[in-house]
Amino acid sequence: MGRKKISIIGGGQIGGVLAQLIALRQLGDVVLFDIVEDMPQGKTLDIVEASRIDGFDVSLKGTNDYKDINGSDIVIVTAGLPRKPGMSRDDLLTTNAKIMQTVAENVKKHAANSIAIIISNPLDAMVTLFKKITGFPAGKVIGQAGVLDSSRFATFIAWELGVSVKDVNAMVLGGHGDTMVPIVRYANVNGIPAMELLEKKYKDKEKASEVMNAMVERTKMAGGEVVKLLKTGSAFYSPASASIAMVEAIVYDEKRMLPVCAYLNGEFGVKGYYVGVPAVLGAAGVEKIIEFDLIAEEKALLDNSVTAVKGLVVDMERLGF
Ligand code: TXD
Repeated sequence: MGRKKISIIGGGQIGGVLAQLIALRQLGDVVLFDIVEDMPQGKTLDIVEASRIDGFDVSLKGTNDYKDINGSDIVIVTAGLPRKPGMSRDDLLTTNAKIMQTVAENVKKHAANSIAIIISNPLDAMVTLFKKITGFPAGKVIGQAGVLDSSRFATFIAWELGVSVKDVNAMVLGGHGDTMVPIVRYANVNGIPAMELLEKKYKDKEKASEVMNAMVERTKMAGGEVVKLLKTGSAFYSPASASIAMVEAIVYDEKRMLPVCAYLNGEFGVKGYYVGVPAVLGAAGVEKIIEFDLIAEEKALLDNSVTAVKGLVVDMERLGF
């Protein structure tokens, strides 16, 4: 068995970091595709010239030719415009759907047996479109949102409680938009509920809820917070890292339970839509959706998020995609 072939479509900010992370972790050989001439070639050359220093030995190829993704095991799609300050992810719909259409057609043609991880925004719509055009099995088209949103939530909890982020578990479900649903009830530090620790810290239940709500709100707006600071684009280090966790789970058949944007067939009361839920990720892609009981409040929030995702998909279909 040779090394995995991992192709990245879109060699911009996220694509570049992804290529470097795959190389550093030796997850496979990398093909970095972009429509901008010479840029992906320049980035891969730059990355590979650090291989002696970083001690990795995989092949990295930059290209403007889809033929180079032939036979990929994994394809990661980052192609599409990022947000500018003041824009919502949904404002990117028309432009990025056009791009996704071409990308999906070419992945279908050149890498028909790959597992695809979609990163481009608006995420839930782009995953749906990619699945529709390629006709790939549902478990082999996965969107990245939850791993990043959950990591953001965990970061804020760690800061607030003064503990290492390594010991914080937190999960965000639903769509990758302002309606995403951080699951407060199960946020914990090594198993101890974060809410309990907050109540101990503030000795006041109301204050503890206020602080938690602020972290939930910050999580939902975390992408926008970075966009506002960067001014010229959106987050790229953390989205790349989040996708790497998914790639690793697939390459090493880890069966990790990660919150990912997965196709639902009745789970959580949703049928025929891509929504962020916990799923087991292994060599076959999404191998299982993990259902658990939501309390009424969480169910209402998830339903609200699903409604937003459906709205986005309907808008996309109205635009002719
Ligand atoms: O967690 C998440 N899912 C995300 C998603 C978190 C942050 C940002 N996320 C979205 O990823 C963002 O809103 C964008 O839609 C994508 C890519 O973000 P990035 O920051 O990498 O954008 P860049 O730097 O503009 O890179 C996009 C590249 C750029 O090099 C273009 O030339 C290329 O996409 N591009 C194309 N590649 C291939 N094919 C076509 N048609 C094409 N059009 C543009």
